[in-house]
Amino acid sequence: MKKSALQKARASYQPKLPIVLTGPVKAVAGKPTQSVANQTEINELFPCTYGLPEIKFEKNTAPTAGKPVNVGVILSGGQAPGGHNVISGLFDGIKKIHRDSRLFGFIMGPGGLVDHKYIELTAPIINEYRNTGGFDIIGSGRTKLETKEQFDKGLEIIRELGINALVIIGGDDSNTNAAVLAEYYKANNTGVQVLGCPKTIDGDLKNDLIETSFGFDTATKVYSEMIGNIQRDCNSAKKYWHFIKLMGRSASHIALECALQTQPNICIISEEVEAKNLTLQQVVDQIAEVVAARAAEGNNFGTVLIPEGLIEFIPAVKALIAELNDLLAAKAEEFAAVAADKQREFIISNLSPENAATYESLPHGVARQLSLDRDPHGNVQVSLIETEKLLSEMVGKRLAAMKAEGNYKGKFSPLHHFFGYEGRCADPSNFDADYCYALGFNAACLINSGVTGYMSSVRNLVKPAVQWIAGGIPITMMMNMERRHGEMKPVIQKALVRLDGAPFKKFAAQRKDWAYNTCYVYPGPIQYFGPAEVCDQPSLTLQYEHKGK
Ligand code: FBP
Repeated sequence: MKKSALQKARASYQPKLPIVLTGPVKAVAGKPTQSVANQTEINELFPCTYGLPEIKFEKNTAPTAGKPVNVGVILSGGQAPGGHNVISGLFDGIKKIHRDSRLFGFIMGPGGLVDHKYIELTAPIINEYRNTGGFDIIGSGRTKLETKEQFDKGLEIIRELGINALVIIGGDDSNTNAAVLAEYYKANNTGVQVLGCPKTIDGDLKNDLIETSFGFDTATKVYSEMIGNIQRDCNSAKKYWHFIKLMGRSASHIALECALQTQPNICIISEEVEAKNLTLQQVVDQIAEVVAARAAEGNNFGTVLIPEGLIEFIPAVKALIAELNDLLAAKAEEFAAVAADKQREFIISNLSPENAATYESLPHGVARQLSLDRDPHGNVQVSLIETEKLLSEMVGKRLAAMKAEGNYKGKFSPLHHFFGYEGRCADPSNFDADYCYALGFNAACLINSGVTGYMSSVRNLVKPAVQWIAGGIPITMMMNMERRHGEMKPVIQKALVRLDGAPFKKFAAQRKDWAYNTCYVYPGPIQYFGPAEVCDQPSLTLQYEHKGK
């Protein structure tokens, strides 16, 4: 495989490990835990893995002789920078337990376990992928593991390969899978451990003990570089309004982090839109007001950041989606049999009058997207909805009305962007390279300590890597009950942007200035070599969250 000069130089980067993981460790158990909500239901559903204690690794003075372990690893869901380093950390960790340990990678996500598709990950393979972006070492997929048949099929290959532990690297839905699988294998006394690692660029898998999911840092740095470049361009030509949609599913963490890094004129935060019970038109009016005020100063240019999940947070649309989810689950067969040109009518006639009215008020393309297939976990595929175009079109109409009333004099030329896939496979920043390697290495320590149903946890992340704290948290601790495909299911609770959190407050305190004045910041590209203040800084979200504690 031909390599770029940067790839060659980056291959020799040695990720930093928390000091505690550099020698023998002992697992110190804390207090028993409970789920974030619905304790009774979650306890009943996870009788073998509920209430386990949090674990912290401490230095062990007496080195223990380890036995070889065979481990299976799965990359699950959307790509996130650093996945290859989780795998290399895991590889090095199990080799440290015993040099005869073996690592098997299941191909193309959880489906590889069920279909028995795997490769053995040997040192030469691992070495090719150290510090690189992407999930291409084994591929990823979104198959949901939920049936007994899938678990049993998985167990067949686990037995055949003599696998002791499975590590699932994924987001909230994939780690929910990991918890369900851990429970099943424990309840059936299989002796197979199942562990999770917190992955997702969306940044919505976090709590006090999982401070951030990996990939968020790199992806937001890539998007911020591009936003900065756009801002410099628009400040040079002064003739375009850029509507930039950012990936991140429901949560607005990515948009917020990029706003903190680049200081755009406008950044919409979905969680605030919901809290203030805003309609789409009110959001549009607010943007139009800023466009008009800037135009009055002769500034017919600007940037608007839009989280991709915005539409789901408009309260009326949220109610519509909830009813659509139930309707499409209950009448799946009937709906599938309806001809494409009659589906709109079918939906409208089956919805409550209020939701039918919301459905009809949306542009046809957006309404159609809301009624299309959910992903395997029941999520609306928000990345496919062109919210940036919808908003700029509505802002254009509003400005035309304001012009007619004599309240706007200016020129409005919008351009559209969607940043998502551009950042998911970037070479991990130093932060993600170190964090991921530590997460993988730490997962090996969890395997060695015999636990199951845990997520690898590395924290104290604003401090230098040597001071990071390593351990594990029971996945059931992060769960609550939510409605999916029309049924109540145990799932990991999504961490949305907190309006009382330090990152949002920091943004809210400055956004007026950013709107009317031009305060752009140009972060530039990720740097892998150079001074620590340029290369090793964690995300501003993480930094402000820590300061806010
Ligand atoms: P995960 O939750 O699996 O980490 O996915 C992240 C994400 O990039 C979302 O931001 C986005 O909405 C979605 O994946 C896109 O899905 P796909 O990769 O299937 O197009």
